[in-house]
Parts: sequence; structure tokens; C-alpha cells
Amino acid sequence: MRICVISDLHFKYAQDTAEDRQNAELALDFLRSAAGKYDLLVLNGDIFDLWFEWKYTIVKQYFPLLHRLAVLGEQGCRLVLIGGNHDFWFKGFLTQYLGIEVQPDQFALEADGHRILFTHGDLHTVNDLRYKLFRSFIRLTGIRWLFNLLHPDLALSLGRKMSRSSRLRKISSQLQTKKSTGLIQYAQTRIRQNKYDVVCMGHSHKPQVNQLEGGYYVNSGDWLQNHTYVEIIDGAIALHYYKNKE
Ligand SMILES: [Mn+2]
Repeated sequence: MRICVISDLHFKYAQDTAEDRQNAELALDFLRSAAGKYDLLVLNGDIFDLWFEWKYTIVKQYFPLLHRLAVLGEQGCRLVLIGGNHDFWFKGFLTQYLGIEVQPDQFALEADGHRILFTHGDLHTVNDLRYKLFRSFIRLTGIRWLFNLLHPDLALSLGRKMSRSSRLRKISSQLQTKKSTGLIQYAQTRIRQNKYDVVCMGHSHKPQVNQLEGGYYVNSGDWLQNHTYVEIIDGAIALHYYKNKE
């Protein structure tokens, strides 16, 4: 089976800088180049910098990305999307119109004799209590209901402020290390307890393939700095960097 995994595109609905636009273009180019190459594309969290859909409304700035995914789906590539910490308010649009299977937390699969687990990873960092509190708060039904009542333009400008502050926090390299450590520990536990051969995560924005005891920890990196993707072709794992930015 030909599997491709990407995560942390952080595709923005407000592309303010040249860098934002370049990152978005690279991601779209990559998805264009993926045509016909894979049986399964796993979108492992934080694909959208913020996802929200109202009863009659979706965010038009996501159209180019949605279009690319729709084309891949039509060509027969199975699409599975796992929620991240920026995109978890899914309501059915992606499944109904694009045929994407949406998984809130994780997705497991057996392919070519390997048991593979995919999960974004934001729940499994260590010493990140502040984030975990924020996560529970933002996922309260009341918050979702309030967001739903706001005019989309207003709701999205608020969302942009929240997303910006969470991104600024990501810059600290200490936090980066904390994130990776927690993810690797979590992967090791799942390999030991659930006999997974591969645990594939995102969130840390640190692309890597580590051999652990009994299996592999794989991180598909991000599309803000690294522009990385992971291929698992007939059981062989490979981490790739897409074109470097000019
Ligand atoms: Mn994340």
C-alpha cells in the first residue's frame, strides 16, 4: 500500500505575509504532485490554521486547498483527516462534499503487515498544562455555540488572534523539546502496550523518524518551516523534504 502522511500545514485563511503565501503555494504544489501516487493520504492534524463551518457557510480562503483534496479523492486516493489543536470543529462538510474520513483523535490501520497508528499528538506533550486547560476550554460546547452565533467575519478575526498567540508560544525551543519528548514517550507506550509497529504524529513541527524499542516513532514535520512529508510505501518508511523555499 502507498501511504502518504502530512501534518501541520497550518493553511491560513488570512495570508498576510509573502511567507504565508509561499507556504500555501508549496503545500498546494505538493498536493498537485501527489496525484496518482498514493492509495491513502493521511492528514494528521493542524491542516487548517482554524476550521469552522456554519450552517450555510464555509471559509472561502480554503477553497484552493479543498479543491486539491477533492481532486485527489476523485482520483481514488483515500483521504483520512485527524483533528489537531487548530482544527477540530468539524461538522460534516469535509465528509459530505469531499469524501474525507474525519477522525477526531486518532486513526489506526494495518498495512503490509504493519500496525500503524496516526494521531496529531497535542494531548501527549509533557508539562504543557496551560495548553491542556486551554484545549478543554476551547472544546466546551458553549464556546462552539457562541462562535456559531457570531458573524463569520467577526468569528474568524477573533480566531486569528487566538491562533496567533498560540503560534508565538511555539517559537520557544524549550517548548519544542518538551513537545517532542512527550510525543516520543507516548509513541513508545503505544508500541509497547498496543503492539503498534509505527506511531505517526505531528504537532512538534520537528520532522523525524526514530527507531524505538519494538517500533518506530515518525513525525511528519510541518509546512511552515520544513515542508516535509512521510511516505510509507509497501511498509518502508521515508521522510522527505519537499522543494526548499527560495
Ligand atoms: Mn498541533
